[in-house]
Amino acid sequence: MKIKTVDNTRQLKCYIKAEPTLLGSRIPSQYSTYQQQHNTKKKRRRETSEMAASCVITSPEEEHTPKLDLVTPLVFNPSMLNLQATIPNQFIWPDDEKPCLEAPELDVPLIDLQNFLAHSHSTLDASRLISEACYKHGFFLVVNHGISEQLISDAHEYMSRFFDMPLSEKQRIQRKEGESCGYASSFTGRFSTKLPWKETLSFQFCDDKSRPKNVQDYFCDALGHEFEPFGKVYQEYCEAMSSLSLKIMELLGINLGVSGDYFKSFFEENDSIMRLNYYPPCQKPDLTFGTGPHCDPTSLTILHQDHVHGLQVFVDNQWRSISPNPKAFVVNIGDTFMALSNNRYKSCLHRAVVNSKSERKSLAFFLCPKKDRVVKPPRELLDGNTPRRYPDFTWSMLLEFTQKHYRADMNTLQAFTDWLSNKPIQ
Ligand SMILES: O=C(O)CCC(=O)C(=O)O
Repeated sequence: MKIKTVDNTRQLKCYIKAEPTLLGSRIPSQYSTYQQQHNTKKKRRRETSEMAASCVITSPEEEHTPKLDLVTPLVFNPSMLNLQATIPNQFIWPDDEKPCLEAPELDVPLIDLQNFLAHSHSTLDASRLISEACYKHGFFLVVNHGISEQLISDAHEYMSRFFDMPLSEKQRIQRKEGESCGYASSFTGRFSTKLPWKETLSFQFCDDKSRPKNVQDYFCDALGHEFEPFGKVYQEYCEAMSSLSLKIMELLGINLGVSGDYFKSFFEENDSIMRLNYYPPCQKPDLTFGTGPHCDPTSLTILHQDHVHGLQVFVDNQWRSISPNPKAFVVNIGDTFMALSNNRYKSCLHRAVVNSKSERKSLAFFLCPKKDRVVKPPRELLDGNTPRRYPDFTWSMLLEFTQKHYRADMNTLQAFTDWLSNKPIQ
C-alpha cells in the first residue's frame, strides 16, 4: 500500500513486517499490573490472529529480531501526514496500549544542585528525596545544575535546524541497520508495527582523552565542514551532560552507601549516546505515540524537554505526566544502573505522547559505561538477603541485544538475562 505524497523529497519508505512481541516472564513488581493486563490482552489478540493467519508462524525471537521485508513498501512523509485526518496503520497502536493524552502530574522531586556543585564534599539535603524517588520509580528533576541557558537554547536551536533540512540532506547520516547512531525517521527501516511518530538523530559521545572532539568530528566527517557549528554545540552539550551525570553518580553512590567515587569512576571514559527527538504534530494523537512505552537500557538519562507536554511515566499502575520545566533536567535511572545497584534503584517504564497542534522536541543524553567495562554491583550491595539479580555483562553486549535482537520495552533486562543464559526470548 502506498500513500500518495506531493513532495517526493520528503518521502520515507517503511516496510511491513511481523509484529514484535512484548511478552515477558519475571518482571520488576511495579510493572506487573501493566504487564499482566498487557499480556492477557496480547494473548487473546495473538490467539485471534493465529486463527486468522495460521500460515505465518514466527518464533518469539524472530518476532523481536528486526528484519526487512522488501516486498511491501510504504511511504511515510511527516510533513504531509501531520496534516492528514488519518494516519497509516503502522503507526496505530493496539487498543489496549493506546495513549491517554491527559495524565495526572507525577509528584517528582525537584532537586537543587547548587550547594552540592559548589562544595562537592557536602552531601545534599535533598538526597533522601532522590533516594526515595530512585527506590520507587527512578525519576527526579534537577535545577541549578550549572549548565548554561545559552547552551541549552543553542542545542534546541540546532536541533530545529537539523530537522528542518530536506530529507535527502538528513539521510546523508541515515542510521544503518543494527547501529545506534545516525538519523532515523520513525525507525521505519527497523520495525513495521507500533511505529513511533518521530524523527531522531543519535550520535555517540566518548569521554576519551585521545579523541577529544569526537562529536564535532562526527558532524564534520558525515555532513561536511559547514556542519562544524552543529558539531561544536553538541560537543559542548555532551561534555556538559557527561560532567553533570558524573556528579549525579557521586550522589547516587553516596545514597546507596557505596563511596561517592565508586560509580563516578565507573563512568569515567563513558561511551554515551546523545539523541535529538523531534515529534511532528499528529492529527490522531490518541492512536499513536511519539515514543512507545520502554525502559531505557542505558545507565542514566538526562532529558531536556521543550515547552510542550508529552513525557509520561508509569507509576503505581497509572500513567503520570512530567510537565516541561525549561530550567530543569529530567533525570532517570536506566536498566544498566538498575543492574549495577542490584535492583535497588528502579528503571521505570515511560513514553512520550504527541498532539495535534504543536511539534515537540527533546534532548536526551544517555550515560553508558565504556563498552568493555563489566557491569556488576559493588560488594556493598550484596549480602545473604540480597543475592545477585543479574549476571555480569558489558554495555556492548546489552547494546547489541537491543539493536539486533530485541525492541526495548519494560522487560529488556530480564529478556537479556534469559538470552545470556541461552533461553529463548519470550
Ligand atoms: O521525548 C521524551 O519526552 C522522552 C524520550 C525518550 O524516552 C527517549 O528518547 O528514550
